[in-house]
Amino acid sequence: MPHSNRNSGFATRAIHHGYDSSAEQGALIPPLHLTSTFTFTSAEQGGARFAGDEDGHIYSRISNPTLMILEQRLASLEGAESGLATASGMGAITALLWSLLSPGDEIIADMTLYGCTFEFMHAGLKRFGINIKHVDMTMPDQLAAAISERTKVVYFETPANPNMRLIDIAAIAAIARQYHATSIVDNTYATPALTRPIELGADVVVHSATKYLGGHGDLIGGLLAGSTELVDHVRMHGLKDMTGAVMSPFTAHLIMRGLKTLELRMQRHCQSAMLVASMLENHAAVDKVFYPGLASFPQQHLARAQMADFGGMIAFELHGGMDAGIRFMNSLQLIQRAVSLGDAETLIQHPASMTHSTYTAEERSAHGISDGLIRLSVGLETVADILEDLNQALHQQRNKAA
Ligand code: 3LM
Repeated sequence: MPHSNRNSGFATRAIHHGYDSSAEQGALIPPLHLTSTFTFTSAEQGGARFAGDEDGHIYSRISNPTLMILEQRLASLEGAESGLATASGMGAITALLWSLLSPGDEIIADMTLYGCTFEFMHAGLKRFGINIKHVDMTMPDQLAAAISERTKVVYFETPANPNMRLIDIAAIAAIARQYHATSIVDNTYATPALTRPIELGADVVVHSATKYLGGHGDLIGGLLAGSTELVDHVRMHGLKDMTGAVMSPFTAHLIMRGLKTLELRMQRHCQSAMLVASMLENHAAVDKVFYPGLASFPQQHLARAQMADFGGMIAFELHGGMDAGIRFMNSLQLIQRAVSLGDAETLIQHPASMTHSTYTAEERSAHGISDGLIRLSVGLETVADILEDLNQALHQQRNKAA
């Protein structure tokens, strides 16, 4: 029998859930089903599968046994009925939203979104007659005032990329539910190891699995989880016919390898990020630090209520703004200048000119993404080395500024 004990712990399910080695000649690790298509024993069987009268695989753009294990595993970790794997995080977001929205519908999103999600809504969905509204979801009353029967989707990230704003998932999901709008949480930053939005009332969770779930910077992938009815609809409509953004079985294998250490890695990411955030906050060259674990974080109360720990992502600004930030980034030696996040390597990037350059300067300022903001994804290196590299670069940048 596939392992599916819902009472097992998080790490146990991350390692075992959904796989039965006895069905695979005892192979400890699920085999890679590198096949595009699946044979039918008869023409009638093929017809029955297409008609939905018989279970079984047809074609790997629709389903694949290797992907199925990953999909069930993610669903288990998120506390959802079903999961769906896609070629990228954007593949998950686009397949989901194309499936849920029609011309004339409205989507209400938080102020701060990952740059390409923002661009998809404004340059993509808008062109097809879908109305996009932004409200500041850190204040649920703003959503309550803006939502109406036309609202089909309520969409947010928590913590938000890049400025770390937190959204009260239970409060926002409750308002969306009153209007029969689907609430979607991008859980990429927190991962199910720290926050489980569906258990708090959200309808769907989306992930860039490229980040912490894969965890090793060697793949691009996406996942989503929700009710079986919704996931089946996204699979058969958004993914199969609209985006075709299906995950490769090899990528699914790598993500399952990553998931086994998700809980362990998140513990280390959180521990190190807390030390790094505290160091930054106490450094004379640093103006502001945004990290949910700091006592100075404006939403500390929500962070403690909603997150098991505070994550590996930090945003901060130096005195001297963007110019100082760029000089500082260029002085780093161990820490790598790169977009993406959630890898073993500590990564640093400048949202205004990189991940969030899809916003215009005016949009960035209206949406709370300042030009001086720097984003740090704290990796798994020895934390003393991360701190030393940051300190030497801060020191140099202070000297240059003086
Ligand atoms: C980044 N982010 O550096 P993919 N949702 C969130 C994300 O952060 C991302 C996606 C979805 C970054 C990628 S920028 C060119 C590099 C919260 C990705 C999209 O399609 O797997 O990249 O996920 O912030």
